Amino acid sequence: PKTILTYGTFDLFHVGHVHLLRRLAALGDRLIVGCSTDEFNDIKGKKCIMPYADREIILRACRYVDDVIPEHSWDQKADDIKRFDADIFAMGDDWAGKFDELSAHCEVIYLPRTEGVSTTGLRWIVADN
Ligand code: C2G
Repeated sequence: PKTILTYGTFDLFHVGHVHLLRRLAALGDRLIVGCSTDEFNDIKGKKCIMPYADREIILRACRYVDDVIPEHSWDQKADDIKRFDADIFAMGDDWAGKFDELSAHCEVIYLPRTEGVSTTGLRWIVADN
């Protein structure tokens, strides 16, 4: 099956995530999501509200997602592409250009982010109310 691979934290799952995953799923037959572990988020310097176990459950509940794997490090992508025989590696375009070296293994695509929504923005809104 034509396989798409993407990675992210997906904290406070929101419509920007859904819009990205929906577009990614439309590119092939199988969408696999690498979900950042809590430990990797520490390495990314990313504070997270929801623990990995919850973020994984929410991702698996998304109709566009076929499988979820843990993302432990920056360096597992090439191995994952081989492991799952991924045809496309894709991210939102805030990452544009950052993973171009993976084009040695598969097609690399960056899709436009959804404007007006972000986990950080949601955290500010919640904090104010
Ligand atoms: N995204 C989007 N639109 C938004 C917010 C996020 O399209 N309004 C996309 C991002 O571009 C990313 C994905 O949703 O492709 C997940 O976003 P994050 O959870 O913020 O992922 P990030 O922390 O950037 O982790 O190794 C890659 C990293 O794990 C990416």
